[in-house]
Amino acid sequence: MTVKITHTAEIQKFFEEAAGFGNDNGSPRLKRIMLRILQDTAKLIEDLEITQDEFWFAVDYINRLGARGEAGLLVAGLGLEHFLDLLQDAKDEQLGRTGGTPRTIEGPLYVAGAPIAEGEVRMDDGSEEDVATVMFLEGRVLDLDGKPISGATVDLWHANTKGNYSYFDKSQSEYNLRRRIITDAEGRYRARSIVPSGYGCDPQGPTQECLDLLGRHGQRPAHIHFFISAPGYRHLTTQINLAGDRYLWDDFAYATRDGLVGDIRFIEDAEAAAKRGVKGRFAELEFNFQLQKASSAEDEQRSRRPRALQVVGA
Ligand code: MBD
Ligand code: FE
Repeated sequence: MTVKITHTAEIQKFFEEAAGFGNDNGSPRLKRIMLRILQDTAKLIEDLEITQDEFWFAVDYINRLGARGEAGLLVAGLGLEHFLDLLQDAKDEQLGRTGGTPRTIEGPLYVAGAPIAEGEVRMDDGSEEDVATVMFLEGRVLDLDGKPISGATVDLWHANTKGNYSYFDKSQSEYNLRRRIITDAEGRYRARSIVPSGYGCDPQGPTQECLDLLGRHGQRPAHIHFFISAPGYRHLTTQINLAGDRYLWDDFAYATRDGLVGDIRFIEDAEAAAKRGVKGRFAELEFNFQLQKASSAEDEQRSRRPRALQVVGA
């Protein structure tokens, strides 16, 4: 027996009251959003005949998700963060704001305030020297005509050989594998780092618990995150996802896109290694970024998403 009451005037009035429409205080924007959440949730409960047990399981799940700080991980895994990119792409298309390096999701693991270097930097603290493959990453930041942008900020972060990120993984040193590089006169950035491994959700965490029930894995391919910014240009949030990774096109967070695959080359050549000042097998990865012009001051900034260590001016 299906009973439907959500559409009735009585219930609609009740949710309007709960969303604050009966008072003149608070935020009109939030009231509007909240009313919609209540109406749509009620309709969902009704249409799918959500049981009491299912409802209270979900409430407890939200508590556990928040307690573990995994809300940002779940929205990535459910494709909602990628959806925001697709929506912005569609808006840009309509406004003719096309061209340049594609955007892709930031993910939940950025930390503000990484050390700043001019042109060139080493990103790893050497702690994985015996297990990691050294990676030489370099490229240029260009405008849509291919002209170099000097003084651009390349803010990049990636995982270690275990797929873990510093700050969230307290066993790593502060800002390990996180740097900001200011491009040189040719728009070039250079980093010596280590080849990252792909990330996997905590098998014991609430996000993986949900993915298990969806019959899905929680793995990402090896990747490197970037915020690229420069005065007069539109902020770019993107990633390089590494070719050859088994999860390259099976990313649980749907971040891999055409134009964002990095052709990492592994080199076994003693002479080339010596020239680079390293021993044994190493990797090279070249990747250029192209930025659109900004059409407002706001355009130059990354989103105001709350992040770890929100540092003033960083
Ligand atoms: C990551 O490293 C990541 O990039 C995303 C999107 C989600 C979880 C971990
Ligand atoms: Fe990541």
